[in-house]
Amino acid sequence: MITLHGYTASGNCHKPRLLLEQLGRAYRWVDVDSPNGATRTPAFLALNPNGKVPVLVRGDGAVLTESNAMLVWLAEGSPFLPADAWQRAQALSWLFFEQYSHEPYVAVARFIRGWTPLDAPRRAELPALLERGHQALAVMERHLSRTPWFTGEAYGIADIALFAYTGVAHHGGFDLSAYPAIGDWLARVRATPGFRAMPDPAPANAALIEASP
Ligand SMILES: N[C@@H](CCC(=O)N[C@@H](CS)C(=O)NCC(=O)O)C(=O)O
Repeated sequence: MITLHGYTASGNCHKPRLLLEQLGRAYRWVDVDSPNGATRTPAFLALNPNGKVPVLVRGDGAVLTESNAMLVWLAEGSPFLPADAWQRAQALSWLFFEQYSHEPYVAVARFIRGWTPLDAPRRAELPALLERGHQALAVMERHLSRTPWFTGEAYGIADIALFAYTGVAHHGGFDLSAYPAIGDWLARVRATPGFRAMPDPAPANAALIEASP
């Protein structure tokens, strides 16, 4: 049995959870209140010295960190990971894009708006994060205007990785109305078998998002 340690409203944590749901695999979920320091305790740091969720623990106790590495491992041998070496590399290319060119802007803007006070100095970062996030969204829009899924004809782990924070990009202040291909793709992802939506942020975080300029 796999155990997933995660924060429910985190896109990174929802990625492996969504794939486990869609694979129909049993797993145990352990809630970790990462915004309130639960990833920095000695017990948690013994699990992941990098102090971040998600953390996947295999039945034999072996530990895997990094959400996109979990997607690759969990999807092995399933239709969610292309069998062809070139197509697999394309999937990895989108996973690296997500972590380097998308998540640091789209997810971090969401975090700042929903998880920091309205007068937090970090809010000064938002204009630059929005600019860089829109650059990533434009790359996705261009790709999705030519192909239904990130790795071609089939839904897979690249779609799951990029869906996680694009699906809640409005929390970060991103208006997706200028990206019709992304809008259609988000609807296709939500209609895939076994899809499970990420839980909403807690009321206090939702209120901060709502109140953010
Ligand atoms: N690259 C990592 C990022 C993980 C990450 O940023 N986790 C955040 C929650 S979304 C976290 O645990 N933050 C708490 C902390 O840094 O103390 C992944 O994809 O798994």
